[in-house]
Order: sequence, then structure tokens, then C-alpha cells
Amino acid sequence: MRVHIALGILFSGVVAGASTAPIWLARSEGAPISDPKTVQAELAFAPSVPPPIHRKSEKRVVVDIEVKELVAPIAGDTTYTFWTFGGHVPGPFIRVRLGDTVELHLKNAPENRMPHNIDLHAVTGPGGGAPRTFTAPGHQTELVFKALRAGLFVYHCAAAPVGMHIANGMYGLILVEPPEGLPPVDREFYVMQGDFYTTGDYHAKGLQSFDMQKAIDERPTYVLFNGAEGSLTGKNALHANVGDKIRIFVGNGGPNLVSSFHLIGEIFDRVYREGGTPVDTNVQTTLVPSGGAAIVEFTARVPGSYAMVDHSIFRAFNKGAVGTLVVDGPPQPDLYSAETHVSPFAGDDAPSTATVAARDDDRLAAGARVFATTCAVCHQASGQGVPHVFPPLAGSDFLMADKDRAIGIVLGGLHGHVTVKGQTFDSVMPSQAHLTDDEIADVLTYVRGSWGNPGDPVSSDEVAKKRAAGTPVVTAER
Ligand code: HEC
Ligand SMILES: [Cu+2]
Repeated sequence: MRVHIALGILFSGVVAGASTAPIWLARSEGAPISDPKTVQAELAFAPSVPPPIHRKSEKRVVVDIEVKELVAPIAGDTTYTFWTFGGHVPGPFIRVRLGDTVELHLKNAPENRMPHNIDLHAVTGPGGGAPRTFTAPGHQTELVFKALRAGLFVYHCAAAPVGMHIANGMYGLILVEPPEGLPPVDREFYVMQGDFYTTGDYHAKGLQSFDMQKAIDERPTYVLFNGAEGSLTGKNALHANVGDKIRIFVGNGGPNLVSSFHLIGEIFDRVYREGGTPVDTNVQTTLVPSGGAAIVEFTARVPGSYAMVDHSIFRAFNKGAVGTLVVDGPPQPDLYSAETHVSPFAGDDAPSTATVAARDDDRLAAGARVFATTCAVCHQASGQGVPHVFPPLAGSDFLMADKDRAIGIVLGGLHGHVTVKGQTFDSVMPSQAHLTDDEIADVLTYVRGSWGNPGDPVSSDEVAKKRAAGTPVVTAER
């Protein structure tokens, strides 16, 4: 065991020379932060990750975390009283090196109501630090521990009732890097799942309170990445370029559910199973236990939009567990068709498809291709949308009410409240102005004339005129 005795550390119960002895250190007052061996940890909030550590030696790393209880959006017009490490869910990403001594200061803001503490799974020692850090509002405590094992670890509050503190958002990740570091990648992201229990139903508006009975019954109202619906979609989507090597540090705070973490349309090249040392290769879906983590790595090869989900899939579409990774770059037709080929199919026994009007059919087929490659990722293959997330185009009164506005939406995008078939949406549709006038005319002709929609065709001229008039950003009903 190499114990760094600098900084006037007082030992309590350390057996010098025993290689795996627990290393709980109580520190004397006032170790100077200017000491060359002491460094302040660089923290980052999700989806960001602090930079890799290139240090060759172990250090004493100071981590400051302030607990804040605050009201914030959990979804659309729904708010919730979160208890947080650092004002965010999840709490800050802590990155240290194997062998570092971590000096953690836990501050409980005076305006808070509850005592809190921190149990880090990277700690070897009773309670993971919780007994040493029980902190009343308006106080701070200090925990010192040695990072004895490399890996990705969850930390969480363990003050009673533990489940409630976790359900309110008190968790985060700490990475203990091996001395040689992790293999270099182009981008790293921080994604942490959690389940939430509100008295009101999914998307019930206004301030919601914690529902203990639902939590006990393990019936979450929300299952979310990074503490809020939409924290990784729309303008908050993750971005990468074709060819990038990507690493996602995935955590699961629970309190109850095990996550089946999956990125639709990707295969993980490598997964550090449960955040530990064994690396699995070519993985489709990886389990992330409650109070556990995994590191997934892959190369973005084909441009487009990729949804990350908990593949217990109702959680994704009906409880919020979706994020988006947008990969930019040139099409890769050798790896994945650049466009969708749609042709009429009337069943094997049908005599012929020749009765279908050929001209309209070309037009609709072209529109269907644009739809499948561009719009379907959000509005879904049959235009049915996703409740509360993406409005339906099938049967959309909003779409049919105003052709000119519909052209404007595709050109300029849409944000703000919209009401479609009696349901309100408050999200963001990005501009699709990269499509040509023909493509926009085709796709609008297709969506306005499919799935029972009665629309008249949209011409390229109409689109060109609208484009020439300047790209509108449609803000509906705001
Ligand atoms: C990245 C996801 C995304 C893509 C891609 C997308 N949309 Fe949308 N679209 C949305 C969202 C979200 C809204 C609702 C915006 C709001 O709440 O203000 C919307 C709203 C609309 C609306 C108005 C509401 C309705 O249901 O009638 C139309 C029309 C529409 N989109 C058409 C299209 C077409 C056509 C395409 C393809 C060219 C497309 N969208 C591509 C996400 C998307
Ligand atoms: Cu707490």
C-alpha cells in the first residue's frame, strides 16, 4: 500500500503495510490547496464529461459538491421538486485516477429542508461514505477516501428514506481511471437513467409531488435520461460526426428499475460490463443495474438520427426514456441504403398493379421515400406520431388546416405549443430546409394524401415561393 502522508493527514485505523486495508482518513484542518500534490477536481454536468486525466502520479483530489433542493421541469409543463447534487440530475461527473485520494466536501445549502449525505460506490469503507457525510441544511462535511479500484461507479444520497432521496434525483457517476487512462475516443457523453414517481399521471401539468406508494409498488410515472424528458432530444440531442469514436458513460440511479440500455441502429463495439474491467464486444443491449453503470463504445459510421432507449420499450415511448444522437456526415451507401425504395405491392396473388394511376404513384413514391428517410424517425412510419412527443401527421387537423403553413413548417421548423387532434405538444421540430423544393413538395403531397388525409397536392412552385419569401420559423400558439 502506498499512502501519501503529505498534507498533515491524521490516520484513523489505517494499518500501514497491509495492501488492501480500508483507507479511511480523517484529515486535520486546513491542508493547503496550493500543495503541489493537491488538485481541485474538474467536474462536469451531463451530458458533458470532464477531460481525461493524463497525470502520471496519484494526487489528492478535492471535490466540492453542494446539495440543492429545487423545482425544475421534469417534462413539458410538469415540474417536480428535485433534490440534487450540484443543482442538476444527475449530479456532477467526478473523474479521478486510480490511487488518488479524494477529499470530498459535501455542502447542504441553508435553504434546504432535508439532511443529505453521499454514498459513493467507488469507496471502500462502511456505507461508502454516507455515515461520514450526514449533513444538515446549512452545514458541510468532509470525506476522504482512496480510490482503490478502477471503474465507473454510481454515487447517491443514502439519507433516510433512502429510496425517496434517490427517487428525487440524488445520484451521479464517478469514474476512477486506470493509470494508463481509457483508450482515446473522439467524444464522451454522460447519460444517467432514473425512475420517477409523481402523484399525477404522466404529463399531468403543474408541480407534482413524490408518490411513495407508487415508488414502493415500483410503478414509475417517468423513466428518464438525465432527469427530464427532452434532456437529450431536440435542441438537446447529442451530436457527432461520421467516423467518430464515441464513449457513453451510462449510469442508472434507479431507485427501482434495471435499464436495458440500447442505441437503436448501433452495435456497441465494446462494453465495460457494469462499469468494471471485463470488456464485452459486439453488444446490442446492455443491462445497467439500479445503482450500477456501464461504459459503451462504438464508432458512428452512418449519418442520421439514433435513438437511445431503455429497451423495456414502453418506458421509452410512454414514460420518457428516449435520447437522440445525431450523426452528421456524408451518406454511406455501402453500409446502409441512402434512400428507401418503395414500390406498390398488392399481394402475391394480385393480377397486376397496373390499375394504379402511374403519375400520382411516382409522386407519392418519391414522397414516401423522403418521408421514410427524413420524417419517420420522429413522426413514425405510419405518421402516427408518439403520444406527447411527436404529433401525428395521420389525421392531423393542424396539418390539413393550412397548406402554406405546412410548407413553412418543413422549411423553417416549428416550436411552441401546437394542438393536434386535441393533444398539445410543446417541442421542437428542426428545419428541414436541406430538402429540395421537389422533395418538400413530394413529401407534403405524400403526408397530406396518405393515411386517410384528404389533401390536395403541393407543387414545387409553391415551395419555391415560400422559400424565396425567407425561411420562416413557425411559432405556434405562443
Ligand atoms: C427530429 C424530429 C422531427 C422530424 C425529423 C420531423 N418532424 Fe415534424 N414535428 C416534430 C415535432 C417535435 C413537432 C411538434 C413541434 C411543436 O411541438 O411545436 C412537429 C410538427 C410537425 C407538423 C405540425 C403538427 C402536425 O402534426 O400536423 C407537421 C406538419 C410536420 N411536423 C411535418 C413534418 C414533415 C413533413 C417532416 C419531414 C420532412 C417532419 N415533420 C420531420 C418533429 C419532427
Ligand atoms: Cu439526500
